[in-house]
Amino acid sequence: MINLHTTQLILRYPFVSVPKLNVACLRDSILGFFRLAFIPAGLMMSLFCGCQQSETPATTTVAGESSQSTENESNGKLATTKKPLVALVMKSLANEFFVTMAEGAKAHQEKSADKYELLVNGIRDETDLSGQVSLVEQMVSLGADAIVIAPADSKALVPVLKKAREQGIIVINIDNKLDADVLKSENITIPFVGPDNRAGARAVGEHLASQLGAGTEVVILEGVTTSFNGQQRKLGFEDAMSAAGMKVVDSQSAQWEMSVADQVTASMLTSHSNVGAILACNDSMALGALAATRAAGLGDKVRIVGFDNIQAVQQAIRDGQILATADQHGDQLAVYGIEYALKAIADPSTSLEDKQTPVDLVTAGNLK
Ligand code: ALL
Repeated sequence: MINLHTTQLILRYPFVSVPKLNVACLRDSILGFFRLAFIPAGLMMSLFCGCQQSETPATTTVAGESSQSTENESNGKLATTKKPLVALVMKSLANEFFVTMAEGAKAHQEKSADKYELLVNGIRDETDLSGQVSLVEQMVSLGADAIVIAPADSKALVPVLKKAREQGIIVINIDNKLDADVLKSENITIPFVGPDNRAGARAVGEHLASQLGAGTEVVILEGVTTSFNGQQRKLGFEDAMSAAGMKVVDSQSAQWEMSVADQVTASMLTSHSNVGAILACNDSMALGALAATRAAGLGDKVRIVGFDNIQAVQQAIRDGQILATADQHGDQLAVYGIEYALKAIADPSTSLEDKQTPVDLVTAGNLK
């Protein structure tokens, strides 16, 4: 498990500004720069996952980038073939969901170390949009062959991704779908790999409703409101609540963040004294809601559900403090995107359809 300290290092180094060089040279320089100047061996693995020493003779490895030098028979010169570089650009690495995603991606790369290099990036917090835009720009400058991205905002990332595409870089959208209208107006298509968030949230909401009396007052904690997956989860919760005859008395954004959810929940509980349940669009916010209900002495009275299946919530479900969550298999989400990217690198004429990934209800009854 990557601890928070390591996560911050992952965050910090990609922001180092680098001198302008030609792309191939830039990529070599930056990889060497990270290795030589800053990254202790153990941490380098967090940044560059392709840095195992290859068994192949005449293979040089430079901080996650290995190039195979082969004798060119016709002129005796050395020719270099490089493995494709895939950049995974995620959201907040302070969120366990993305740490799990990074670990799944790293494990995949380690098994396919002869096929590609992986660079793992994330942003400071859930709302650091400009940080994510500049990460994409840096991945382009580094000469990434493909960018696999979980966008922090469904609209704001489209222009920079379009620029990446114009440079011939393959872009795969995972987790949070880019806005279809903005893509259309920019005249690009980007394949999406991720779950049906509305269906996942509906399943969680239905399980919650089965434990509540008819007409119970409930509130929703929304994610960043410009995120398509957050919007879909809200709709899924509303579907389940209205079908079961519950009353949604409030719905506010807590920006995907635990501490914000704590504050927002505290204020909602003050305004709505009869709230019987809180539906949080992710697990970080479910934990914030749990802190607030406990602080208000309502720990036993208010039911809470979330979305993500992070470890802290699994424990809270076992302990009976949180009722349910949805597992969207974060460890595999980036892997699906990377596999799509490798397919497109191997054959750029491949047309990639959107791919729906699994999402499952998690309760005390089925928690392993
Ligand atoms: C979404 C993910 C997770 C996560 C959230 C916070 O895109 O699907 O639910 O908790 O981002 O960034």
